[in-house]
Amino acid sequence: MHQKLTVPVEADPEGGTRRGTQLLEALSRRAREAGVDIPVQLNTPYLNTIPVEEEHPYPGDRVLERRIKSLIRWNAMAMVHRQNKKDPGIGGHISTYSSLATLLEVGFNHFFHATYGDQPGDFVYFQGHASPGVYARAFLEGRLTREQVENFRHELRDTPGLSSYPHPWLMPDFWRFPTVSMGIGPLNAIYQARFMRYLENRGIIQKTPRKVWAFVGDGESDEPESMGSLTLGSREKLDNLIFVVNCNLQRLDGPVRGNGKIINELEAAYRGAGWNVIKVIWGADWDRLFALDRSGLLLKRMEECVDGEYQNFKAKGGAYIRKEFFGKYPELLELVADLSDDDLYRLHRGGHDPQKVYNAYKRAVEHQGGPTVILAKTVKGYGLGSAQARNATHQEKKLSDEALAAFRSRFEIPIPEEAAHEGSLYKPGDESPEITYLKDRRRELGGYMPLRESRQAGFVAPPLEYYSDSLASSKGREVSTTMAFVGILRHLLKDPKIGKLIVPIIPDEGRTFGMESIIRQVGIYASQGQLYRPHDQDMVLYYREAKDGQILEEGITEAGSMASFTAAGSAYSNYGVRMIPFFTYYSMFGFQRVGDMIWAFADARGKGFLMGGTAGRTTLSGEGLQHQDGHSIVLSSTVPTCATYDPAYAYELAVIIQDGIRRMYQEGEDRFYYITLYNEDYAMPEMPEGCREGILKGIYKYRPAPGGKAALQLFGSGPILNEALRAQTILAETYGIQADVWSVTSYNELRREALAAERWNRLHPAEPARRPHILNVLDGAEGPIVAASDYMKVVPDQISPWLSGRLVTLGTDGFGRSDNREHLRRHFEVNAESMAGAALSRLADPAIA
Ligand SMILES: Cc1ncc(C[n+]2csc(CCOP(=O)(O)OP(=O)(O)O)c2C)c(N)n1
Ligand SMILES: [Mg+2]
Repeated sequence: MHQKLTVPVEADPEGGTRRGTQLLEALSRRAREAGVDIPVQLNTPYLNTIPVEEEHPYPGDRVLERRIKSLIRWNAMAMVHRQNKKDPGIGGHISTYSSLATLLEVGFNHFFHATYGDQPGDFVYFQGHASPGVYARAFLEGRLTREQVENFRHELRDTPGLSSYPHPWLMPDFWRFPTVSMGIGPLNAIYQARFMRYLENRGIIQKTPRKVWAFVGDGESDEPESMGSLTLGSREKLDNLIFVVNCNLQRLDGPVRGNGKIINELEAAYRGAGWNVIKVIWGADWDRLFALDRSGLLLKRMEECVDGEYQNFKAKGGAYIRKEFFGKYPELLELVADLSDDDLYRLHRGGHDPQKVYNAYKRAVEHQGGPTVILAKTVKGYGLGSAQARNATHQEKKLSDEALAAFRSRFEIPIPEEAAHEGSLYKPGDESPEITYLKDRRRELGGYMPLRESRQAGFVAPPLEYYSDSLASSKGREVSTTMAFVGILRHLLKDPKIGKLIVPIIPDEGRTFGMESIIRQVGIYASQGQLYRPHDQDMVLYYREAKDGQILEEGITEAGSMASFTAAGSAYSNYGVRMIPFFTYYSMFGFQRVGDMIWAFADARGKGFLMGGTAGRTTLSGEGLQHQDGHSIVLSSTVPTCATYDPAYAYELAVIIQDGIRRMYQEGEDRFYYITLYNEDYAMPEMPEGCREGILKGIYKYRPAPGGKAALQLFGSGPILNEALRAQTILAETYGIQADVWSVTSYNELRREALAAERWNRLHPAEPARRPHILNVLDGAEGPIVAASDYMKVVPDQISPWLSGRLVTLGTDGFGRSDNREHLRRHFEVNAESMAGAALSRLADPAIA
């Protein structure tokens, strides 16, 4: 193998660097081809990615910006300190913001645009527990009053306070994105950036230079959600996405990678995932040392040290740094001989140097073709004196009088010492240079942020008649509610007005749910279009990907799909377009798999439809323990804004979806829906007269007793309604017992309504009592009630407090089994025979009768 190594020679305006790179690349490629095992190297030297000679000068007033930042630091610390003095245990964090201040302030002063024309500007996902710093800035901006700030974490007082963390539910005009559950912010940010492109590529919003910024903790990076979708960013070439990882080397208990270097670990992971990585490790004061160090020993020493030691250096002071860091090599000691211990202690880390941070941001904003991550090295508890860089720093809530005094003088806060001890807030006058500068900068960037808008006017939901196909009988044709849903979705997608707003989301289950026809109809969104000819192109329902495709086929990721659902479900606020997402998934892998993300979705005032497919522990046959869901309805009941429905028939589904679109998008209600979909085929009846309200409230009489007055009531939900109907026949024909059959579409809604009525009565003893809907509905309906569903017994049990002991509940408690429906229903005792048996046993019980 003695071929000549030829490398094409190009005109090289950048001098030798590029030529050198080409040669090295060609060499290593040839060596690999020849079978040489060259190790893959994803790490670059432990230095700033941007060399000093490539830096641009800082565009702002460094002195004034430092003053402003100091004031924000003080107020952020003071609001936590004073609150914990006043109300011990109320909590809050001071060390996170202190490490983040420069990273945020450079953004606020120079990068975070508030608007782009009539579109909102950049989206910023803030590290949740750094919220005091964001509040402190808004206080200086005059957007939050002193009273509000003084009520940090006191939300239930006469003067409303500030929520602990970013919660749009609690501060709907302020926070856009819930982030404090670690990992959810970064994951949602990636999909937000992708959804922005989706809206642009589909022509729903205009293209803007807007960015999605996500501030992420280094400890937070351990969450699988933080790292799990990185490749989506590069695959989709999301150059509208910028992560800033605040590498303060610590998390809650101690160092993130005491025995290693988190920056190196993250650099390799992000580079491997195809991101543009910019490391901001060292501040400008190190540059002089690097320039003097001709031997490369300084870098060598830096690379030797692990994070546990770096933490030590910032905790133990200059003398320690001299001895332990520089002292290892005499040449390095020599290098810093003219620096005092204080000078050594003050040598900055990159994330605290505005010049370095500015340059990293500038490069990130200008980078094209993919996402950028900035790995910024900072100090946890920066400036908190003895609390700086300690393992216990995260827990710091209060400072001693001395520490407060030291903080005050270090950051030059012009307040008397007593006021400092109190942790008094400080804001200079509106005409002061600081406030003027700060406001000018924000004006330049389009206004204040964070800021959340709720733009909702002028939407008309299609009326019920619009869904007439689903309201009619299927004329004996056996279909499932899943197929009925696909019919509704197809119909909605065709609508000239709202069709384009529908966002079907599926985690690689489109075929499970019979959605092939929709794939053909509206296409799968693919930012690159379709670069191949699908093998099934000759068929009617071929696999179609398109740049303006409408379906988000996310692959096997419920978490990613939920992040898309979140971006789409909050688009009404974030982009001013009322996107209507339908996320259809295996019901088992929803609330219990991504429940925390659903919780955050609710916090974000998300709207849309979660469609729990293959629902029911006995209806999904064969799949067994890990697939058969008999409890998602219990979990969904825990989310305050989630309306849950368990419909049996196509018309019920249509009524619920019609009203859902109306309430969420026309009336602007902040709620969303969880609807079960089953895969059992049966004939769909025509919608009976007058049941619309009942369907929505949760119950209506479906089939009265065939032979006169009923002595018994049978409740059924989903496909188990058919078992109730069969039980009605068994009881009448075999035992001569008459029973009414009710379709219960939502025990969760019935319970909520009953609880609300009961509470109202408690608070209004002098007024005529309200009667829970379930009691009104059951007026005149006598005898025991046997309720069965494909879900746990606790689902119907929710309404037992109002049923005076009449309720007998059957349900699918326990682990699923692999068998067919008939055997499963017998096993779980939710078949017609079990319902009839339960009725007989109850009617025969002398103690109750
Ligand atoms: C899912 C989740 N688990 C645990 C916590 C509790 N928690 C709050 S802050 C924190 C440590 C964060 O460390 P890091 O991400 O490094 O942020 P830093 O404060 O160091 O900037 C933890 C574990 C949480 N908020 N969310
Ligand atoms: Mg950390």
